[in-house]
Amino acid sequence: MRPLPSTCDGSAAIAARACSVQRGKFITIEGIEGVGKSTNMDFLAEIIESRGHVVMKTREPGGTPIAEEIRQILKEHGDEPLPDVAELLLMFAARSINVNNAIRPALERGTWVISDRFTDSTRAYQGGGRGLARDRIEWLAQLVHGDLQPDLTILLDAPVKTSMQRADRRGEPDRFEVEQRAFFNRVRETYLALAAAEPARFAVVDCSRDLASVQAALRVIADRLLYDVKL
Ligand code: ATM
Repeated sequence: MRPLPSTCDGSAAIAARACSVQRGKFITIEGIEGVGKSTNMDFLAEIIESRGHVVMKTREPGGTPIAEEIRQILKEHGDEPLPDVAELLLMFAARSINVNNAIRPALERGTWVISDRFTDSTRAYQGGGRGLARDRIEWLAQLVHGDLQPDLTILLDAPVKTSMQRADRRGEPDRFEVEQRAFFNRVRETYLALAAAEPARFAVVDCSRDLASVQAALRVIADRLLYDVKL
């Protein structure tokens, strides 16, 4: 049996049980549209579940009823313009709700959480894409989720041309999908720079290859994370 952490004095059985639960791992999936985030997220969740972990999948913006309402506002392509700063604040408002109401509680009960996007999306889209200041984004990130950082971030990467062709096949474009190629180039470049700056957290997967090759790479990445963890 794992020894109890020093904060557990063993005097209360319930407290001791709570203290012995190992925090779940927090994995985020990032990338521009059309790189196959949903399919690959499901694949990753299956691998992790097959090793005996409980997995909660979430997405951003969204993940809880209120945060999903904010998602609607952010994605709608209506007549009234949404200023870039409002977009940034709504992203973090939705994130605050998802972190407090869903992500942190799940991690604390030992569930692994896989999130389709997190703060690296804000760095890439609102920072790289819209040109908002990086230090303001980091200030908001600190305010909203402080010490909570992903244990692993998988960046699904493909050239913008390839991913836009795939995304094009999905019907009516939302407020982000109407952006021009130059916007998505900046987003992709920001993602790649983030990954280069934090190689221990990021794993970059080349998604311009066939699905079998992408999933073989994901299996290796998942195994690396899983073998660090004692069940
Ligand atoms: P998807 O769930 O389809 O990826 O859409 C969410 C959109 O929100 C996505 N758009 N595109 N293309 C990226 C955008 N987004 C941000 O701009 N900033 C963020 O912080 C997050 C989480 C998402």
